[in-house]
Parts: sequence; structure tokens; C-alpha cells
Amino acid sequence: MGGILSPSVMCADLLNLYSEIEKLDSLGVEFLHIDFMDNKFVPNITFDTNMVKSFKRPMKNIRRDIHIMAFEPQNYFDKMEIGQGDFVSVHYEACENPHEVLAEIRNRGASPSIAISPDTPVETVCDFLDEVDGVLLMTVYPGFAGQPMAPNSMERLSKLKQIIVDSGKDIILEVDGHVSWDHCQEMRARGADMFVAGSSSVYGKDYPIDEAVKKFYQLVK
Ligand code: S6P
Ligand code: MG
Repeated sequence: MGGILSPSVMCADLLNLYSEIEKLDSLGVEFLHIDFMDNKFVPNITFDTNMVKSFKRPMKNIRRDIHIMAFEPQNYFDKMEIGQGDFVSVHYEACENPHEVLAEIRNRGASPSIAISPDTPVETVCDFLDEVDGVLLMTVYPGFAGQPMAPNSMERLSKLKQIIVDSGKDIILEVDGHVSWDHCQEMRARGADMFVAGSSSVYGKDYPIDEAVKKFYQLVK
């Protein structure tokens, strides 16, 4: 299977989100990456829960890839209407009991994923591999688009891939943060399955979105 694309909607044209999502959907893009922040776990805010829910409206086939950068993420699940078809990442560093939070995502019929920030050892995910459909490796410090890649991210990616392969489990390895035109091929070679594409690739100003998406898929096939 080729690389899976998840364009980061916080980098899209915020005044035209309905048509931006329709466009990605019509291009056959698998996921829409939705960053939710609480201004506590990270010093920023993007979309509120109502907006995260509303993103479902223009969607036909594309699925929500909801990345929750907030303490105690389970407090937001109802308002986001998390359920069937959603892929939901919660931060290991932000949950008092990550096992319970992941189970709650699963109970709702969605796919749970555990996210780790750049300073969290990759071995941390070992405790969760029986419970998740995905692992999200942050390759920037969570909170903002347009940052440089965090130190050692490529080495961490290879190490994490090995951990997943050794587990024998079918787990999607997602990379998020400066997944640029220059980095995405190496990330693919190191074992990334799913790519959050933002200002350093598909939402840069170099290409119209349809060409950008096509180019991205070619690089990570
Ligand atoms: C950062 C967030 C990310 C960004 C993405 C943007 O807190 O989780 O999903 O939206 O990193 O992409 P880029 O290419 O600007 O780093
Ligand atoms: Mg994100």
C-alpha cells in the first residue's frame, strides 16, 4: 500500500474551508488532519469543538484525522461527535490514564492512536501497541505550523518503525511536523505510513492543491 495523506486543515484557506475540504475529498485524499488545542497543553488555539464537528459536513469519503493537543482529551469527545470512521490521536503526555482514553475512542467505533511529542522516548508506545490502530510521531513541538523539524526526528522514526514491526501488529505510523517536500521521501523510506502535509508541502504556495496532492502521492508511493 502507498503512503496515506492527511493534509493539515489549519494550514488551508480558513475563509474557504468548505470548498477546501470538498476539493480534497474529490481528489481521493484519505484523511483531513484536524488539530485541536486547549491553550494549556500547547500555547495555542485552533478550532473549537463545534468546528471539529462541523468539518464532517462537506465530507463524503475523506475521514477526520483528529489530533487532540489538550489535557484530558476525553472531555471533548461528545462535542466533537467522535465515532465511526474517525482516526483520533491523543497525547501520552496529556492523559492521566491513556489506556482509558484510548478505550473510550475504541468504544465509540473510532480508531485510537497514541501521539508522542519530540522529547518523549519512542519506547513509551510499547505499552499501548495492543490498544491502538495508530501511533503519531510528532516531528515538531506541538502547537504551531511552520516550524523546523525537531532534532533526531528521523532517527526516532526509524526506531519507532522497528518497534512496530517487531510487535507484529498492523499499526499505522503517522508523522506530523515539517513533513516537507524535502523530507517526505526519507520519512517514507524510514517507515512512515501516513503523512500530515502542511505549510512545508501541499499548503505551501508552490503548486495548486490538486497538483500538490498528486506530487505528494508520487513522492511517498
Ligand atoms: C502542530 C500540528 C501540526 C501542524 C503541521 C503543519 O502542532 O500538530 O499538525 O499543523 O505540522 O505542517 P507544517 O508543514 O507547517 O509543519
Ligand atoms: Mg497535528
